[in-house]
Amino acid sequence: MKKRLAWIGAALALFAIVLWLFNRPQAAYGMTAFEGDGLRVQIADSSDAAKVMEETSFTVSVNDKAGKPVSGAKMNIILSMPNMFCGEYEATITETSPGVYRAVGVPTMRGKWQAKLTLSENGHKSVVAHLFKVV
Ligand SMILES: [Cu+2]
Repeated sequence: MKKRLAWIGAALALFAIVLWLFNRPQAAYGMTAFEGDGLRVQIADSSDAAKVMEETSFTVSVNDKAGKPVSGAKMNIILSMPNMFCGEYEATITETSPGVYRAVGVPTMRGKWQAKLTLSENGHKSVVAHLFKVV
């Protein structure tokens, strides 16, 4: 009897873990979050993997500490490969809705890349490096 209860307990625990795994909030693709300098910033991939020599895009959201969207944020995004010297490519950024920006760039090689976001808001510079994969 005791053994059976233990099995039921284990099954319930497993069930709870599976439920948690499927229901926890998660970004669809890679996402990097930053909080500091009075800002909350997120950079997320728009697809699961970028393709070499094709446009790839990222969604950047910028909010203040209170969660209010920061419109017209001064920023740039440079795409490059960490530890390589194969070039730096500036992404084109457009604000698609208040505080939400779309950045588009073209990675030139396969491998591990970073999108380095530099925000110039509130009189200081915040830098957020978001890693992504190019296939
Ligand atoms: Cu490279």
